[in-house]
Amino acid sequence: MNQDGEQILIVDDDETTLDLLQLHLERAGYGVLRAANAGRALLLFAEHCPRIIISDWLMPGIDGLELCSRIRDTEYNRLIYFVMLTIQSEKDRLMEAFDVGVDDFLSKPFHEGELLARVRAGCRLATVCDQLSERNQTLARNNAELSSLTDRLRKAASTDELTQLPNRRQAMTRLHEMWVYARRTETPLSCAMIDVDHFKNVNDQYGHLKGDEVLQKLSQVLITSLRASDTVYRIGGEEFLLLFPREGVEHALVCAERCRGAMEAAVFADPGRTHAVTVSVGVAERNAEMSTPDDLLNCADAALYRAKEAGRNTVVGPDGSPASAVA
Ligand code: GH3
Ligand code: MG
Ligand code: MG
Repeated sequence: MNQDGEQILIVDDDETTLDLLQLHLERAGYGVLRAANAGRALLLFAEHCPRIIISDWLMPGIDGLELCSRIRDTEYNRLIYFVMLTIQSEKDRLMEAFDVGVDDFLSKPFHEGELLARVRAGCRLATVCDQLSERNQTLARNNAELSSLTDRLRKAASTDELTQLPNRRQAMTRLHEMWVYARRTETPLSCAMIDVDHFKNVNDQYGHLKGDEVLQKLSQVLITSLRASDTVYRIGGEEFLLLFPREGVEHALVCAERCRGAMEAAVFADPGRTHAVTVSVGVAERNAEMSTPDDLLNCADAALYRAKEAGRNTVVGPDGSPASAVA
């Protein structure tokens, strides 16, 4: 075989032509797959996938043109260089042969030098095509990696690392979208601002790591206390925001109270003792006097402030009065 290990499929119903082709090709160092008809050639092609095929045109059964078109139907992502052996009378049908995918022609009787020159040209082209296809595959792989990295970065940019909840940036984006939707469709929009009570004490008493655990637990409690259409975000150290699209203050108050109660009931165990952590919640609903999403947040913030003033562990609505009893 030649230095590239190139195998050449030769197809002819004439034994003498096959012998001659084989002799010249093997002498030049190529490997030879030999077929006395197109059916056998298709089998050898499927088994060995040669890149160069030299075929007679006129053969009993499947002729060279049909063989070429069947091979063109099976090949994928790989160039096959198809050389057709022709006699003078076939010359005026060359266009037809090009149309089915023949790459080159060799007149019978052929000259050894011309045969090898055609084969070398085919090998060169096939090698360049293989390199291009390899490069394309590498590019496709790199693109896939890049897009998965972009996805991960995008997710990281909108996710809070400690709790895996969407972060403040995401909250503001979603709130803005919901605000625009509510204004356009004249549907309600409400929110709840949650702040952990005396969280500094939790850190001081139990350590920062325990404090982190409390924030993670609180996130889980909030997720399980909400409906699928309500969303929760960590917008600050121990501050969370709930958004209730298409819902008014009544729904928001019920949800906020459910979250507050669930948090109060959650028990945090330390060696030898247990402790509870509570939250205060301020609830607000979009109204005609508000002109931006910030107005809604400020209203919820003011209600939260009152909840703290009212003794904490409580929910306060936009009218400023506690909606749940102080523990
Ligand atoms: P209040 O009831 O008035 O809200 O009191 P507070 O102690 O919760 O409020 P303050 O704002 O004084 O303290 C908040 C604390 O939250 C201080 C800060 O160290 C802590 N904190 C903020 N982010 C994190 C965090 O990611 N992990 C932990 N463990 N603590 C945090
Ligand atoms: Mg706070
Ligand atoms: Mg706090």
